[in-house]
Amino acid sequence: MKRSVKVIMAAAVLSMVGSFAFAGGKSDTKAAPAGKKVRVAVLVKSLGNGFFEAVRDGANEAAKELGDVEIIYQGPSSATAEGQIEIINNLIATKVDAIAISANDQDALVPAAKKAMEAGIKVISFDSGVAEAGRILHLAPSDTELIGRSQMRQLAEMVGWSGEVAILSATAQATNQNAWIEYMKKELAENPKMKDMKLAAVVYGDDSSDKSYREALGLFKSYPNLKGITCPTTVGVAATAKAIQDQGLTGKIQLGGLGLPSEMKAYVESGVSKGIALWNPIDLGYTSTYILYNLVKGKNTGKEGDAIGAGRMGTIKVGAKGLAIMGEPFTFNKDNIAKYAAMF
Ligand code: RAM
Repeated sequence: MKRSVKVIMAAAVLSMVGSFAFAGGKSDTKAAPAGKKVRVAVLVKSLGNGFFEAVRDGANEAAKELGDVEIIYQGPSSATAEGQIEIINNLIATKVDAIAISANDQDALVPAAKKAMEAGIKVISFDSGVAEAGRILHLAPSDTELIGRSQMRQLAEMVGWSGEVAILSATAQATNQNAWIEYMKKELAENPKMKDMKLAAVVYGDDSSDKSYREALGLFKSYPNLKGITCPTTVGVAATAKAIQDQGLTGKIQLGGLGLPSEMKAYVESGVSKGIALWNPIDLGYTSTYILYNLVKGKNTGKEGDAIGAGRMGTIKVGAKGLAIMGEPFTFNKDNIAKYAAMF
């Protein structure tokens, strides 16, 4: 049965994740000619990141439901735009039908992405956007302002609304993290309750565990009065948690951010972090695949006002500037993290 779910879903609806039945699927879309699969490339920021592996699982789930889709999961070994450009050029040469990109740089990828679209390939971005000229639409996991501001509020509560705090991000060019950081800074400047808080530094761990760990140690050393760190990256938050634990700083330096429950469960349960937030990356990969499938089949244009059927995720509406926004993030604490850790 076809189900219609509002694009901006209430947290209550989101909390039902995992209990969604895998219905909808094939009934939403026309079957392709027998034998010819729709080849969908999922191009991630970098390989070896658990967040994107969950995205891949969601893409494979959608492919299984649709029946005539092949997922090609690719990404550079480190999170660079150059690596992604090289992969896009290869994907053009191998004539894939569609590409979903989580961008390491919103502008640097535009020429390659445009070239792909000129070759008839349907290109969307998800998670971390490509600038408008280089994609049909961007699928955002949640509202940018909401994510940014709530990250800073979460940290403020943890540090008791005063003292020095820092941000440990992914790469310096990442579209999504930079947009969130902008709102974190706005919240800090605009919220009168945060007047006694100071942003000591923004550092970049490049979504590499090793570099993130080293950057966290650097923050401890450079800012001896540091009271809290927020990491808007699953890789960064797990590495920072380990650094806090290894240095015996649990309780002295608070940690918030966006993390995978599966990677953060032990740290949240032991009190290294009082809580983290995230959306379901499986749903992101699943939805991206359905969107691309419908674009390839000519069922949708992806233009503003379009409504795209996405299986168990319902209908995805495309808004201004080709922006499709999914739902509100979940928050995880020691009471509920185990349940989610089993999923992603
Ligand atoms: C990392 C990546 C990804 C981001 C998550 C929160 O895995 O940087 O783009 O959305 O963290």
